[in-house]
Amino acid sequence: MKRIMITGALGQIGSELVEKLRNIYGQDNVLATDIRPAQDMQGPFELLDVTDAQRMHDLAKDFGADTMMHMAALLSATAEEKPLLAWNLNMGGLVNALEASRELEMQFFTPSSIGAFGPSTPKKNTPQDTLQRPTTMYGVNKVAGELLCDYYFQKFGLDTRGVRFPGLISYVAQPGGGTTDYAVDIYYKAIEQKRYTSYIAKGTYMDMMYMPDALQSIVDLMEADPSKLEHRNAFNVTAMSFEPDEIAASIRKHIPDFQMSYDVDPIRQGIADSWPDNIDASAAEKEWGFKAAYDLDSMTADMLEKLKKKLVTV
Ligand code: AKB
Repeated sequence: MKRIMITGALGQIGSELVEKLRNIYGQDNVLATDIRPAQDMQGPFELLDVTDAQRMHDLAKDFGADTMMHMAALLSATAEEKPLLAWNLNMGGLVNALEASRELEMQFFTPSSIGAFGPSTPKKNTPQDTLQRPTTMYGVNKVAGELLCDYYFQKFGLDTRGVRFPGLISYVAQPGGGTTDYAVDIYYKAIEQKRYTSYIAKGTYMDMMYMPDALQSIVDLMEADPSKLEHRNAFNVTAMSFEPDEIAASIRKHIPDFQMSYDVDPIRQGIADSWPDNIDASAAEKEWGFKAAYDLDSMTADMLEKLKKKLVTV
């Protein structure tokens, strides 16, 4: 049975990943850690600032972890506002997590992102192996992170694995400080106000994925036969690509009078414009059987149903 330590456990991915892994591997085999205190978490939880290398090592050692899932990071828009903080947190946290994993011989996962691509990357059907010259601090962190994880595998034989996530959409925890967050906010506003003002311009395509598919992809990649993995640390994964008018049209199938308007934020639009329209996930499909279950319409139906229940009960 795995013994897993997760950083950033109260974040958008972490909060659902903890629950999923506890369902699979047992509540007491998953140690959740975060810089913020947990309000009502069942199961092991510890406070951790990921820039504190010694505490990260000690927590993993005391827990007897054999797997590290390093999720703590600033997202793209916040990283653009606070580039030095992003460098220190995203790169400092990653190297601490890799070092703890090397010293304690843990299997290792961390997510990269479509943010690892830049304006000179082919925009359509973006290949697995291609030009990566991002123009954002977040992108610089993600490319450096992918390379660092490759380095730890090649140099130390550490079992590092990772995916390039697109925008992730979920009704559980809201993201914060991302460029793709509009595709989560829009569902909340559709239910609460039947209208949404998008900070991303009409016609801007970005890859997206529903959270259940993202969580399953992490589990599948970590369970995959290592001899089949050629691209360990940065598999392109995606479920759909859409632009704001298309998600609005999908919502209108359930809320016919939903209205969409635009007030474009130049910072987040600039980031979105530097990212691919849609990426090619065929390496992940071939090497470890990646497959997403949800498309835009099935995700919209599920999001609206679950969010309506959630918003009534809060
Ligand atoms: C962001 O928008 O920053 C993230 C991402 C695509 O990595 N959701």
